[in-house]
Amino acid sequence: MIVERLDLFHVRMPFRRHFETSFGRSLGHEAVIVRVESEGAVGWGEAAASSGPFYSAEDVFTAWHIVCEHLAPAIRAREIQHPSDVRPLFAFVRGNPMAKAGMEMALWDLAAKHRGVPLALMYNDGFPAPSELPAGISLGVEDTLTQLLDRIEEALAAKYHRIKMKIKPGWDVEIVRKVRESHPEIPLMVDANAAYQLHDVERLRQLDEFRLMMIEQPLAYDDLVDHAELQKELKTPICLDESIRSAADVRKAARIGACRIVNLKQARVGGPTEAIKVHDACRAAGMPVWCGGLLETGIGRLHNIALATLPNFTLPGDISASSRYYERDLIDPPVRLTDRGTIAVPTGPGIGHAVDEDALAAFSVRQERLW
Ligand code: OSB
Ligand code: MG
Repeated sequence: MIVERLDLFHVRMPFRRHFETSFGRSLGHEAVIVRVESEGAVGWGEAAASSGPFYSAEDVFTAWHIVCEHLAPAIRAREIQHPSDVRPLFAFVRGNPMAKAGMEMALWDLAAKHRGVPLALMYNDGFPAPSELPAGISLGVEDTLTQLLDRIEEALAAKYHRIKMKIKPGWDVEIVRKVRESHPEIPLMVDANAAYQLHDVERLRQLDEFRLMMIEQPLAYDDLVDHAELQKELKTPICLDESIRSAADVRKAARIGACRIVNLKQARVGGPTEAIKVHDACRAAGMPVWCGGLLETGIGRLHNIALATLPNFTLPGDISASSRYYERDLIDPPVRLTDRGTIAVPTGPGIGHAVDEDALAAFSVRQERLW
């Protein structure tokens, strides 16, 4: 296929309710939506960068720039046999995984639509994918314990399979203790988004008594060595998010024991091709993975759902319903939670849901046709 037309949309999507992590409170999500067209089919991708470089060094403006100036020209007028072929074409650009992921996702969607198959089938190389996935929910830091307990009640009523709560210094051991007292048996984990340092080991060790499934990314975003030191001191498994940017990172993390579990986000590792490699590297290292999220619109969300059908995704992911964050999503129908707390894997071609182009226009603050 040759991409005959390429459009970008900078979307600004308001949340139903604020979402707070150790790096701050956000009121909405910003992303670059990529639309590619070829031979009568349209593919969609999402560069899930946010308004600023908080979770990673990219933001929605750098992603826009990198796509326009570097990635799009690298595929213009080029025959692409398989979407994974573009990963090497993008290799001359260092870093910038979210920009790369947005482009690559759109091409995977397009290729799946050309073949008339769901994305999940392409990711699984033709092997049957599960028909539904257990959903987990990520709950932000709140102003009060009562608010967090209310959010947990809502999530449990909706049948989410596990609760992840954000922690940071000042919102950690005491809060987790109270949550555990209220809910002794729920599958529970915490995510620190790199808010601690190795010298906080005593505090982090106190979390061991709460039977957490894991502690996600306690230490610096660019560190593996201190995580390995910390893991030796903790009973609770460490799960890495920010620190795992590639399959090579998985190999290094496994070698030194920096984590026992990996949160896999295709946006963070540069798109589906590298994500599949990360998945395979984790399996080879005996580490389970689960599908993380970056507050994606329905477009990125559907890509994540398709990826999460791979066999080493053995733990519930942050693959919540559209309504977890959005009143109105960019896809029609939205992603819904079943009454079993699962999410159905789409069976239609590509991402499997239509993009609501009225909603896309309504949430776009900038739009450009590159060719
Ligand atoms: O660390 O997993 C994270 C959201 C934004 C940035 C980083 C993270 C998160 C989440 C929510 O935890 C994931 C989601 O529900 O999409
Ligand atoms: Mg995380």
